[in-house]
Amino acid sequence: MFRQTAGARSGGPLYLRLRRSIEDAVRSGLINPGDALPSERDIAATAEVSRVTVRKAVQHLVADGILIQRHGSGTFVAPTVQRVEQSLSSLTSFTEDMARRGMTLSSQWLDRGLYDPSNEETIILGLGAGEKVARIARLRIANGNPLAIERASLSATVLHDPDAIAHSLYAKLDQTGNRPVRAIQRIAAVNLGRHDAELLDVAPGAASLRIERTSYLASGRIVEFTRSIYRGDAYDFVAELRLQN
Ligand code: 16G
Repeated sequence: MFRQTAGARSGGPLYLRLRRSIEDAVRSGLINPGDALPSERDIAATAEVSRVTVRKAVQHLVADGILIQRHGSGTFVAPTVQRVEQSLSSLTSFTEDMARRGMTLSSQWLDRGLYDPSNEETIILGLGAGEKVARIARLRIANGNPLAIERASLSATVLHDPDAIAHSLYAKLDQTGNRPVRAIQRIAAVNLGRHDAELLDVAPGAASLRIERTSYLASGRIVEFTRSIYRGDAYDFVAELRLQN
């Protein structure tokens, strides 16, 4: 499969030529997104290069996000995801956003429970002495693709029982009359660390957006502080701007 093509054969270091051959195989559909790459030994044999050369070519392709490595299971062609256009003008939940697009939603729980708050949580949520914090952390998945990691903190007086959330945090807050009516969002570009990259099924160091949402009740009380990591290759955030008089 990775026998050097005429173009790829045309020069440069061996690992770069092999890299081009692998890229050609992905582009021409010889191997598809999500497919496992043949073993290092097999590629070395077919391409007639050393395993060191294969390793170097693969490392470059992983760094560029064309291949991904999963601990214990090997190297795969990076899956492609359908980009999602997300409005920045309305206060919606992940569940509502995905349902509106007809996408199938699921979540993988990473953590949920009541904890002693960190200093940051005490300050942001304005917690009183001895007040606990409810933390919920989830990998949000749409149409089978992991899109975002959300780590939310709420006062335990607002969310007493994080285990009672079925699917949607906002649906739960709605039921108890604590649905936020306003939020401030801060968006920053970050490169993914190894752990988050693995959860989102992308290469470590891949581009992503960190979004911090602080949500308010009508009374002005802060109800939620959520730090989310969105895949950079899956999201377009869109806002409508108007001329100010
Ligand atoms: C959105 C919010 C997040 C909120 C979640 C609730 C952003 C950046 N974040 O993902 O703050 O906690 O929705 O979703 O938009 P849920 O009701 O589906 O649990």
